[in-house]
Amino acid sequence: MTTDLRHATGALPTSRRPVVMGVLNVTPDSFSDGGRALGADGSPDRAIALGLAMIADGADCVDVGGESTRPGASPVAVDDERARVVPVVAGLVAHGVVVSIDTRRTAVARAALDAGASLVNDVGALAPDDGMLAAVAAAGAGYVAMHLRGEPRTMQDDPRFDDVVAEVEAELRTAVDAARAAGIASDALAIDPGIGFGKTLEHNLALLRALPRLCALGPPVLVGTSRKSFLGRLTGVASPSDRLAGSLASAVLAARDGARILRVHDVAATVEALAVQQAIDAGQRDPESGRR
Ligand code: PMM
Repeated sequence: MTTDLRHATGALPTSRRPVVMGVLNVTPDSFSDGGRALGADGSPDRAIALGLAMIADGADCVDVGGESTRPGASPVAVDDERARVVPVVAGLVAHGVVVSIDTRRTAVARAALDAGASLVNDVGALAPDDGMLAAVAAAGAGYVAMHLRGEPRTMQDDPRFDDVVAEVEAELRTAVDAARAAGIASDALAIDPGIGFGKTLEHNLALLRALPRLCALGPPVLVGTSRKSFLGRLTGVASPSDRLAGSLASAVLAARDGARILRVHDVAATVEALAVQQAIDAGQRDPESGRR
């Protein structure tokens, strides 16, 4: 599956836009879309249909998650998380979709990789679960190392950094070194500053401003700003699903600053916004009119 990961994490022709990763939370309680994908009878059909719709809208891959990582969320039992995600992963893979599994648990990652997932998106990469890196390496899968100190339940209690950019950069470098040492190929790795994960508004803004520096670390950078509460703080929009304008603004700026993967809920709108950004940045002419 390494080939798929290369496609998904940035060994793309440089003219192409960043990879768009659609968010598919199979959870009752995610902050941004909780409950939307859960079938009433536990059936995966609804989630699979939503994932396929994201691909039809232009997503390059779908990130399936079975545990809410919103601040204050209680951990879900491993068996429940696995039962939520595996049928969805298998169903999407059967349709040829490149699937990422968003989990901190080795058992869940392993089951999803067995079901055909191509990469593991680990929000716990600073302190990976036992056996996680070895499982990813053994599967020849990709690995997204996201920055999060501590755990989701308590991460927003009192986040402190002396120099958030330098500290996140150093901690991501350590996570990447550990992943490589465990046998994960360099071109199968991506990094993510973890916007909204144990960070204040100012921390998030500083990290977004520092994307070019984080990109200089080497691995492709994934950015997930979609619908997050810092956008609500900046715009006054309370409901996550109404934060499209802020989500698009931050996605476009992240793309311009070098992000190679964007994790988003609103795939069609993001793809449209990126088409405009890409055309402007490439200095392309409109194919119809020939005008800039
Ligand atoms: N954000 C969420 C969940 N998983 N994974 C990565 N790599 N980066 C993120 O920013 C990220 C993530 C939380 O958002 P959601 O509840 O809408 O999925």
